Parts: sequence; structure tokens; C-alpha cells
Amino acid sequence: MTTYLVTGGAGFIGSNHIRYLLNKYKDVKVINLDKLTYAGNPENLSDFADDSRYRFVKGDICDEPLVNQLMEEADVVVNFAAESHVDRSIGSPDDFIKTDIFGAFVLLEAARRTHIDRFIQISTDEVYGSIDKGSFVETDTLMPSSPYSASKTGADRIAFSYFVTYGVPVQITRCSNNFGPFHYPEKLIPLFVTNAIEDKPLPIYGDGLNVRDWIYVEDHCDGIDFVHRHGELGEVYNLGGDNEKTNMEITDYILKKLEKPETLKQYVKDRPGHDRRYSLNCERMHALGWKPKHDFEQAMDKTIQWYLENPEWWQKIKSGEYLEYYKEQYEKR
Ligand code: NAD
Ligand code: TDX
Repeated sequence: MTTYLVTGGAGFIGSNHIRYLLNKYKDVKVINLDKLTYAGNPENLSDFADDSRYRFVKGDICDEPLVNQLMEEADVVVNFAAESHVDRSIGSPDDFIKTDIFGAFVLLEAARRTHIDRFIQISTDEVYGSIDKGSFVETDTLMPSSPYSASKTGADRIAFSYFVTYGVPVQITRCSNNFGPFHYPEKLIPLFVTNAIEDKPLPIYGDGLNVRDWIYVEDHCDGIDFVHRHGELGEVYNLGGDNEKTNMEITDYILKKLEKPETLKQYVKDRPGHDRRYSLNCERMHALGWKPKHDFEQAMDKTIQWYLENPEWWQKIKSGEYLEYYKEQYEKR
């Protein structure tokens, strides 16, 4: 029996990862430690509420005593907990520094003391910064350019230092832009899909020609698990989807699929320090035998369909009611 401590498991990728683990492995336990910030929603895992293998703990990864206590039970840590939205990091970076850097440090310190089997730090392609031509390999210089990506870089390198200095069995994954179900509707794809459904404008930053590489969230989860099973300790692994698209291409795809007019496109002021292009070279993962399994268009169609079929999930978030409601529910326990 392996016990996972998954942090940030009430968010988009963390909840998909917990679902992936519980569906794939019978003999696992999963503890989900999540602070339930605006981005955390325990409803994302309501299908596992009665599963004895799953336990939710509301708490902060910066809370040392709590982290120490939970670490005693854990064999494997997967650290998703983070402030994750670039635009918010531009407005108020404080929580990014606290959670993304200090929180990772608290987890690593606890892991150092308890001798766990594995610590997987979920990093991001944004740590490399922008690239006009070619693709980043894992050994390239890190040049993060937003408070978000700089905070993630801090955590990425602190995790590495805990491997080199203390022998904590760390692995680091750097993934590209995810999409799929339970994606918070402040990010490009879920925002544009839900706005288009409601006939609201789609705010395109700058000229709309910034490029992101997109990966279906289930492929990201699969890649993390593959790194755990087959990767080396102390290594970094790029996880890309091999689907580079301009934001305009994404916008056009969504409008066409939902049969909505071009007039919903609204050009707005650019994001300050907006990285032009992210691109990952994933040869290291390919050489190990891993590739994403989902076709981009099929996964996009599945994702759009999920938002069409689950309006109650995103309408609550967009109306702001949901957060207060859930905080109250958990405060009462
Ligand atoms: P998200 O914002 O949807 O979820 C983050 C979760 O972390 C939320 O449930 C939130 O409540 C929780 N959290 C925040 N601060 C916390 C704290 N102090 N203690 C405990 N829990 C806390 O983010 P996401 O998109 O699911 O991203 C998850 C991770 O993956 C992040 O580390 C992010 O940097 C990384 N990542 C994301 C992408 C992407 O495209 N979304 C790509 C690469 C890497
Ligand atoms: O309203 C918008 N209009 C727009 O043009 C939004 C929200 C975004 N954009 C653009 C900015 C980016 O070029 O779309 C692109 C994608 O933006 P986001 O969805 O905010 O993602 P990004 O900034 O690329 O970061 C994401 O990928 C890497 C995640 O949020 C990070 O957590 C992850 O590390």
C-alpha cells in the first residue's frame, strides 16, 4: 500500500491527478492537503467522497506542524499546491512567494526529516522564459519573467538542492499549458469557452499571436506517474503536448466549435511582460518511452463538451457564490 500526499489536490490538475491515481491503482491511499483558496474546490472530487482510500485535509502547505504530521504518513509527495495564475501574480505577488517558494521549502524540510520514498515537484515550462525559435531542453538556463514563474523557479531549484544536499528523492516535472475538465475559468481555454457559451466577449491580450504548447490534463497526470515509475532521482523532465498554438488559433477553434461569431473577439491591453512563446524539447521523456496519448482536437472537443454539460460547476465560480459557500461548509467541520 502506497500513501500519497497530494498537495493542491482540490485544484485543476491536482484533482485530475488524484482521480487518475485512484482509478489506476487499487492499493493506494491519497491524502489531499489543500488550503481551499479561491482556486480550490472540493467538489472536483465529490465522486470519491465515500472512497475509504481518499482523505481531504483542509490546510496550508506553509503550516509546519500540520505538514510534519501528514508527512509521517506519506510515502510519496506530489506538490501541486501553488498560486498558479500569471495575471494575479502581476497584481499581487505576495501569496506566490509565500506558497510557491516557502510552502515548497516547508514540504521539503518535512520530507528530509521523515525519509519518504519520493518527492515530485510540479514545476512548469514557464521557468525557462520565452523562446522565439527552437525548444528548451532540461539543462537550459532558467529565465523566468513573471512573479509567478520566478516563484515556481525558486521551488524548482530548492527541490533540486534538497536532492543534492540532503539526498531527498526528488524529481521535477516541467509541463506545458494544460487543458481539460475542472480548469478554473480565469485561464484562457475555460474562460473563452464559458464566455463564448454565454455570448460574452473573449478578451485577447495584445495581437493574439503568443504561442503556448497545450497538453490534455490526463496526459500530464500520466506523465507524472511515468516519471515516478521510470524516471531517475534528482532529474528534471519536460512534459509537453507537442501542440503549439497561437492564442488566436485557440480562440478560432472555440468559436467555430461552439458556432459563435467572430464579433465575440475583443482585443484588450497586453499582459505586462507577456512571454511570447513557450516550447519544450521532450526527447528525454520520449527516450524513456513516454508520449502523450490524446489527440489535440479530440481532447479539445471533449473539454468543450464538459463545460457545456457542467454549467452548474463554472457558473457558481463565475458568480462568486461558490467560494464563500464551501469555505463555510469546511469551517463548520
Ligand atoms: P490551480 O490554481 O487550479 O490549483 C492550485 C491548488 O492549490 C488549489 O486547489 C489551491 O486551493 C491550492 N493551494 C494554493 N495555495 C495553497 C497552500 N498554501 N496550501 C495548500 N494548498 C494551496 O492550479 P493548477 O492549474 O491545477 O496547477 C497545479 C500545479 O501545476 C501548480 O503548481 C502549477 O504551477 C503547475 N502547472 C500548471 C500548469 C497549467 O497549465 N495549469 C502547467 C504546468 C504546471
Ligand atoms: O483572458 C485572457 N486572454 C489572453 O489572451 C487570458 C486569461 C489569457 N490570455 C493569453 C495569455 C497567454 O498568452 O492566453 C495565454 C494563456 O494564458 P493563461 O491561460 O493565463 O496561461 P499562461 O499564462 O500561459 O500560464 C499557464 O501555463 C503554465 C498556467 O496558468 C500556469 O499555471 C502554468 O505554469
